[in-house]
Amino acid sequence: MASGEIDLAKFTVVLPTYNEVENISKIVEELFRLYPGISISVVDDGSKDGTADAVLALQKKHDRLTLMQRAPLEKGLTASLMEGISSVKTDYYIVMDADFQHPPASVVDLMSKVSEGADLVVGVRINREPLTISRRIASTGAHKLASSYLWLCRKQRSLDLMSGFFGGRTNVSRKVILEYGNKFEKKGFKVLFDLLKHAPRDIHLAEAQFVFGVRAGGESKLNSDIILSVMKQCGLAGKMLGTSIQLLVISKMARVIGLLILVAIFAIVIVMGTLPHSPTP
Ligand SMILES: Nc1nc2c(ncn2[C@@H]2O[C@H](COP(=O)(O)OP(=O)(O)OP(=O)(O)O)[C@@H](O)[C@H]2O)c(=O)[nH]1
Ligand SMILES: [Mg+2]
Repeated sequence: MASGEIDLAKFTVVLPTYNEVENISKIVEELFRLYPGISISVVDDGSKDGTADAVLALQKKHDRLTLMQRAPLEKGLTASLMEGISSVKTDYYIVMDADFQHPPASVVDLMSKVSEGADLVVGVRINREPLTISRRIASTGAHKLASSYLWLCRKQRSLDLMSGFFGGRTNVSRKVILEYGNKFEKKGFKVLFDLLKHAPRDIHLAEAQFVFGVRAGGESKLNSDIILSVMKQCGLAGKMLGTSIQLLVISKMARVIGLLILVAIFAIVIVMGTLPHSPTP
């Protein structure tokens, strides 16, 4: 389906942002140029680099551009997208990163699937080169974990459960968020996994392949905690395991405590080593 056959006015592109001043104006202009008639909703999490100001300036030119400025204490990608998708006013929505890793020219492929009747469409990456080796391994591991969990729950799966490029019928996703939003991992990065976990089994799921790009400007906000974050999304057992591992391995506090214990053991060993030996009888 070409973009000319799609009712663009029925779509809102949701762009989550945190410190994306280098990219936001370019991506907004590019999306409006490629898809005249769409709406764009930027969900900003208190960026400190002037992202929100850039959007406010763009609003003077584009009346279909909205900005949601979130409370700093509720920062989180999943929380932002839950809020962003829930407040979409059009029939359909597309979520994509603001850093050009999801090519604006590929948005039409997702729009086509939704226009053809899909409830949810996932953009599937056909290449992984832009990711570092460690991110690639973490992403594959997290995908396999999420896929196994969905299989156990007998829910529908996609080939790229870690994708941040997806879309669908607004009322279908909104209903899932309203009913099950309290169970979402709000500080997590993978809202698509949460949506699939709680969506009805018979949801019409579609996929569209795309070429994953390199970040155009600015810095990545994500880290390699992704597997632990996804683990915490896998039911109560996964949450407990993920949180325990995070406390033990990742938490700065646990590392500091671990280091102090090591220093104490080392000091005891040294002190014992310098103690005078009792004379042998
Ligand atoms: N609202 C909001 N947006 C966020 C948050 N963290 C990241 N983002 C945005 O979400 C999108 C994806 O984040 P990235 O940092 O690009 O994550 P990534 O694509 O996995 O990492 P890279 O491959 O290194 O770019 C970008 O548009 C970010 O600006 C957040 O906490 N809140
Ligand atoms: Mg990115």
